Amino acid sequence: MSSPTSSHAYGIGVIAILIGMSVSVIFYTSFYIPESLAKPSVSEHILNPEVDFIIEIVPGAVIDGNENYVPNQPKVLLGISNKVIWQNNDDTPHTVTPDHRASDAYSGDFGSSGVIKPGDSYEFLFTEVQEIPYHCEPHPWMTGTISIELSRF
Ligand SMILES: [Cu+2]
Repeated sequence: MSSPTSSHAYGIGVIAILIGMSVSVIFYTSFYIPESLAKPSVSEHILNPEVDFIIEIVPGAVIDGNENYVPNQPKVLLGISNKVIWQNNDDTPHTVTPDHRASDAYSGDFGSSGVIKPGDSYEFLFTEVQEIPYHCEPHPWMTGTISIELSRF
């Protein structure tokens, strides 16, 4: 027996289920998917590469025409040398600032926040293939490029 009241209740039940499903879909696409994309799973050997790759900011780097970031245009390999450390051995503070905004899906935005004081260093773990031209903010004639590449084995 179906009274008007029970079919009304049935209608509300169907609407509630539809709303529930829509909310689930919206939640999945708006929160769950971006969250899983935001935290890429990075293999263990990329998180713990074999060696630290050192780029020296050499003494006298501040002077235009001198060498500054050495090596200046290195290629580093994922899983081998993708952890890069800029070591400031000059007696002037410098920065490592990307020419254009650059970020790594795992490590976030690239670039020293503020200056690297003499004797200090800036390190960054790269987990993706990319090429980043960069410079020193106070001394824009100081430039370098870092390339991150796949290792061949
Ligand atoms: Cu500088």
